Amino acid sequence: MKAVLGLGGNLGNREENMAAAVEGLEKLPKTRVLAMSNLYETAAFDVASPQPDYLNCCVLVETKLAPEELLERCLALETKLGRVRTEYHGARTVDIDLLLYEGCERATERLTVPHPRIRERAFVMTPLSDLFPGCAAGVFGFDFREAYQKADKGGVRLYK
Ligand code: PH2
Ligand code: MG
Ligand code: MG
Repeated sequence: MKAVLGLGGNLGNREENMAAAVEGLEKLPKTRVLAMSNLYETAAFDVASPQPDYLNCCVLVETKLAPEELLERCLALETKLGRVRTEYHGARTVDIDLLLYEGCERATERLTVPHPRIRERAFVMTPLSDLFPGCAAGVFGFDFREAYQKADKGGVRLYK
């Protein structure tokens, strides 16, 4: 199945951390990376107190891991890359969110797919639109065109 992950981080060497996260995804069992968006430098959004700017990107993978298993692996990778969870939406080295998973729509305590806040977040929709230029994410049945058109993209700059 195909899945899309959203990566972000604003502590340490952000570029190295993003690269290490993609490398870690490539090494997951039964998983390969198909495509990666551009990197964007983005103002911290929806945080309680000031934070450094983030780097954000999206990664398309092909995987035989089930959604929950993929999520668990991503959380383990975050920890391996130095993420320490303190407050809600606190600064972090790397955050890896499961945004979309082919054929999967669910809301459980553990996992909500599609990710419930994609359409509120220009820092997600901008890299997502690199992977899906028409803002309709084909096999995922996820259309974010209207949300993306309306979104304030002021805090999102192409980094690389
Ligand atoms: N992640 C959050 C909260 N706010 N802001 C930006 N710019 N980028 C993020 O990845 C991000 C955020 C919660 O995970
Ligand atoms: Mg997360
Ligand atoms: Mg997140």
